[in-house]
Amino acid sequence: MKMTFRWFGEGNDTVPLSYIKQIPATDGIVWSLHDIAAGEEWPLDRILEVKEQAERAGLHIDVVESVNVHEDIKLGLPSRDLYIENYKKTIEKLGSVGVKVICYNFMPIFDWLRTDLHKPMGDGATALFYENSRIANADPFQLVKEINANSALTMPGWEPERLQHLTRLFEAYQGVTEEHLWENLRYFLNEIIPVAERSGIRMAIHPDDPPWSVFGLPRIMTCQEKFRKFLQLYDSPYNGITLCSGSLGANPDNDIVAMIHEFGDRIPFAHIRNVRVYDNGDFIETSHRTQDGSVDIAGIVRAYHEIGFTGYARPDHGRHIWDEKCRPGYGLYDRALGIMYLWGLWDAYELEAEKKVSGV
Ligand code: DNO
Repeated sequence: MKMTFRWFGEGNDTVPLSYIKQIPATDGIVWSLHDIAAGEEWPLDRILEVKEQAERAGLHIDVVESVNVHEDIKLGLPSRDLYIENYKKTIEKLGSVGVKVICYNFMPIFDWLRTDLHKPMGDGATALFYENSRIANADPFQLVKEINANSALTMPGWEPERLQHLTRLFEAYQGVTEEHLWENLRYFLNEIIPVAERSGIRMAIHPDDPPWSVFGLPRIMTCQEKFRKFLQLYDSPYNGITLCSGSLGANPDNDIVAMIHEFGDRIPFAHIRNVRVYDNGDFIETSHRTQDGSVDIAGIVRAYHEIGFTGYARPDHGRHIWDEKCRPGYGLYDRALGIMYLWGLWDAYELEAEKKVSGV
């Protein structure tokens, strides 16, 4: 397991690279060019700039999260070919500087969704929270405005520029079904995976978060069966999954340990975090510790250890603790604690396995 830490870029993140370097056994950043709109080709000089900053701090840039997919690709419009060409050129450039994994998603319009970015947890900490009834009755435009208004830093994927065409996008998705989305995803994969193969980059689709339809929009990356179908769409080690335990874990029916065992070598990138799911389906993001939430983090790390996971991992969202001012979910403290919990589990399984081998 190769541990990484998400970083939003110079001037765009509250955590300096030098602090990331001080987290034990954490060697790389997970990064993106967040100001480049979906569909545009990434400029090489901007890519090299991040590489230089990271390497100066002693960190690698092997994992990019995300190169966002233009809505016209998800919608299957004729204009998609231009955006796919740009996507391919970006893959090639990232390959040329040594990037190994690109995480992306195929969620219509929205990326991840929460209804409260600072839900008090009762002990002074706050965390990201999702309330079903608020989504069920909400006007999406109003909701996004309200949520962003309470935070100086928006959630990734919720940038105001990206959302200004919300009404037009909702109209465009009228009549688009899950089947259409699968077809458009297949078309996209057929185009980009050969380029990824040549560039030495493993593409890793992220689950839909939450893993169900929101605002009546179709969502397809939601459960084990759908991921199986996804991997069959294009059978190549370069067509893989970002297995996000927190996204999938919001639906208690998802057995993440079983997914790790089934999809093993098609998981180049793991997001590991916990959520507590309430009886009414609402959920809150807790510390990474198994006992604090509903997701079996210890079992998940054990499963990665059992399959001899050599891919990249990162802690995912953390709570906001010790009065830290940070991007929602992306502070230093709780994610660093998360890393130490994940390494604690991993090292314990490692010792256990060594003892078995030596018969002690
Ligand atoms: C949220 C993230 C997502 C993820 C994208 C991948 O914190 O996990 O925004 O980066 O869905 O494309």
